[in-house]
Amino acid sequence: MTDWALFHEAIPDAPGLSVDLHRGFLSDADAHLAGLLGETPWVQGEIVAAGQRHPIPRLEAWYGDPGRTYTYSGRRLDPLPWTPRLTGLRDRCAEAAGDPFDSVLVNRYRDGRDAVGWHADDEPELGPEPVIASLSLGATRRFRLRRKDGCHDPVTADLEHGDLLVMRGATQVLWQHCLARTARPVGERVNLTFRRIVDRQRR
Ligand SMILES: O=C(O)CCC(=O)C(=O)O
Repeated sequence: MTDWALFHEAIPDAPGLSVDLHRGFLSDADAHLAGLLGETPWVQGEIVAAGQRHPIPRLEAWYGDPGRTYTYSGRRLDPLPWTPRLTGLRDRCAEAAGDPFDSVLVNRYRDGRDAVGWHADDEPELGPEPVIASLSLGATRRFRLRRKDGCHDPVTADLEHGDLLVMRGATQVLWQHCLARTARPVGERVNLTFRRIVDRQRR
């Protein structure tokens, strides 16, 4: 048994929800957090709503194999080339998830006001039932999942420094997730969601 399996924590059984949480997956999380904060060329994107431009409440960077362009909320992200650190983290997450990844969205939440609203990672280029591996570093933040049709109670997990959460199966089809804002004073958090672009014609 590998170390990460020892810390596996079950997420409650719910229809169409397939999520594994590996607590304390990353033993060298402190070094990776410091490295990512310093090395990443962070940008704050914007969305346009009702004709107005709004900065999104977090910083981000998109890395991937050549050509792995990702489009979401009307924004097009061209990939930065993999760094040695991200390649190493990608391979460890792929081994735990049992699936390969070719791209990663890196999010930086500067404090409790930074967040991600309700959404599903269901863009066509990710394919019908994508496997998403989400690695958390830094401050503990609350991750929520809710059924799109409201037929089940929401599910929450407090994601801690070094945790790996893997979503698979119909999770993106039937559920949405978010990273909630908090009024509590919290430090910085970095999250990496490893993905695989399976349909490059749909970009
Ligand atoms: O920061 C997190 O835990 C969630 C990030 C997320 O939902 C996303 O990148 O799609």
